Amino acid sequence: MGILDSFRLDGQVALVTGAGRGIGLSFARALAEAGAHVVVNDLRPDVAEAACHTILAAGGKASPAVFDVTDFAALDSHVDAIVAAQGRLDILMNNAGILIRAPVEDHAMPAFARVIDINLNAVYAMSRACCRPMRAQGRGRIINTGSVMSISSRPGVISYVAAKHGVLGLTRGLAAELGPHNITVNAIGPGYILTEMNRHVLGTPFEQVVVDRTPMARWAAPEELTGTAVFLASDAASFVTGQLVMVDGGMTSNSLLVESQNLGASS
Ligand code: NAP
Ligand code: GCO
Repeated sequence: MGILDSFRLDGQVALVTGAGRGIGLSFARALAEAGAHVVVNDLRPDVAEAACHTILAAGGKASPAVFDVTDFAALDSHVDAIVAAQGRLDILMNNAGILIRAPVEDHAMPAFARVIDINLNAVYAMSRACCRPMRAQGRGRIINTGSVMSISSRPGVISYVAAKHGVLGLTRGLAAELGPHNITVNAIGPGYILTEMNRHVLGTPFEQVVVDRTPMARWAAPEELTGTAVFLASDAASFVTGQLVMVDGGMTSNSLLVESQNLGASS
């Protein structure tokens, strides 16, 4: 197989959670363009259907799977239904996530637990459900959506920071356990991407803080994550596992960027 062919996903089935919009929709469109049949999970039927329509209109293959990733007791049966309908399951992208901004004193347990349930517990539950068919097939790919908050922090997003650090732990732990079954487990660590999750930050001082802290000096579009997703899903990444691949414009690769940017390279 040539190197470019090894990036193709023809004949494979990928399940992307929270794929109705934002980063998940971009992942779904890219995996479909690479040849996979994409199962589009989302909470709302109309949103999942619209995402599938977009993929089909572009010549790809897609079908909806509407369920809540925190409906833990039902996940095995949802995955079984996907395998029954599509014949296999090769790729799981754990993408569904929420963010609640609140200082610790205002962030009570129900809200904290909800963020942990969707952003962390569901990543484990979905991985556990999907690695059954992957083990039986002798191959699989699990790709989690981390964050700069998987390895750093800021005030006001404590549950999100805890969950995304946990996603890195799950990525490494699952990679250790599933490697012998030829299942790789990796995470993508996006920087600041313009989606509904943070669109309201636009126009506030925080918008510029992100720019100042990012060597590429800008926010990114969801599509800028998709090359990494296709790579990690493909045979090109056959020996890559347990990794958090940062796609953050360099944000986590530097310190004191804001403080030193006016001093020049000789300071
Ligand atoms: P988004 O636009 O808010 O999309 C999130 C998607 O997840 C929505 O389609 C949502 O469905 C779905 N979802 C939420 N809860 C769900 C559940 N319980 N079951 C199934 N689907 C559920 O956010 P995004 O920015 O694309 O974020 C996607 C992922 O990237 C998240 O894990 C996020 O933490 C991560 N991330 C985002 C950024 C960023 O800067 N945007 C950076 C790093 C990491 P509904 O539409 O029905 O609500
Ligand atoms: C925030 C942002 C982040 C991003 C992303 C960064 O308020 O700090 O919304 O948490 O969503 O996860 O990688």
